[in-house]
Amino acid sequence: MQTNKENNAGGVVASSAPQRAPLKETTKSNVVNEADGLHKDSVNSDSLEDKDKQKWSLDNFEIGRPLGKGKFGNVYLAREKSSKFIVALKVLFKSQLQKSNVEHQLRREIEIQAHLRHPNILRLYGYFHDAVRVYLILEYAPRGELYKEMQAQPHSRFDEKRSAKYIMQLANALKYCHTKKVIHRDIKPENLLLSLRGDLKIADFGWSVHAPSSRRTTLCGTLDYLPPEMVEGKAHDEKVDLWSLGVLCYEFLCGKPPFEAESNSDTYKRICSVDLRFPSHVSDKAKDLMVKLLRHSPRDRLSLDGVLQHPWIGQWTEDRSTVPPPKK
Ligand code: N15
Repeated sequence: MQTNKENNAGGVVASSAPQRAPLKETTKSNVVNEADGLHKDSVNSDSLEDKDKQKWSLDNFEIGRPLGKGKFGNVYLAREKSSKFIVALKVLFKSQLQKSNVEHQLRREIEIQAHLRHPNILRLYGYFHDAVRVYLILEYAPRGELYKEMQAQPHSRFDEKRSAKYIMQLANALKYCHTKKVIHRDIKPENLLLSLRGDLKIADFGWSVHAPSSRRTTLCGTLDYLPPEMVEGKAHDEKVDLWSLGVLCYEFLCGKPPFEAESNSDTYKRICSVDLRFPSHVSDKAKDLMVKLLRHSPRDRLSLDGVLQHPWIGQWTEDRSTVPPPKK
């Protein structure tokens, strides 16, 4: 789902170096287990992983149409031959990963993502590599990119009901990540995919990091989704994701991010002064939620539980995890 940028990369094992612990290699069994389709979070997948040491290779897959392009390679629709299980196969070129010096980051990102199991987080089923490329076996999201769906709406924005459903699903996914001490830091519409049922899937962990982090972030690309503490280069913690949730809520409802400006330096100023204005169509309850998330001071932001209990979420969603498809 990458748009560009080194953050999406991830890096990998140097081409000739043997893979080292603690990264577990993918085994056939853990994907076949998935493919059997018993359910998504099959209880046995972890134990089976260690039993069968047979590795995946490109021979196991039939490759279909490209789904997306990224700086380090492309994503293809693919089908595992024996199980017929459909996946998104991401192909990264080792030479490009090395040139950008992101092998270490990719290793770390794989390690983080392979352990996450949540209905609103895109699964990483496994990976393998050959002399030239690294392949990531990712969950296929049949309804594709959320931002395209957003652009296809009247006024390029979602109605309040749909926005509330997505914000609830994001809050649930982030709550799960935070219990694992993973902070995402890069939630934006381009990083979100849709399942067959129209549920949201966070698809990219390019900037994710184990909390707490004092690492200064290299700022490239848009600042639009970054909180004041990050654009100011300060230490940050999982509360950055609360800010992003507020930004995303605004973008879903208004069709553009709240602090958008002509130049990066103007966006910077608007973020740091929390220069927030709402179009007239936004409801009072929705405004109340965004105002409580978009607080300059991380400690003043509404918690994820606070989001899930907020009246605006309650108004539009019947249930904490599922919402029926839109009436048509
Ligand atoms: C560092 C590493 C462990 C991170 C792993 N995650 C990623 O690499 C993030 N990533 C996800 N990069 C690409 C994707 C991706 C997965 C891109 C597109 C899809 C995907 N699954 N399904 C799609 C998809 N489905 C589509 C349906 C219609 C049109 C386009 C579609 N793309």
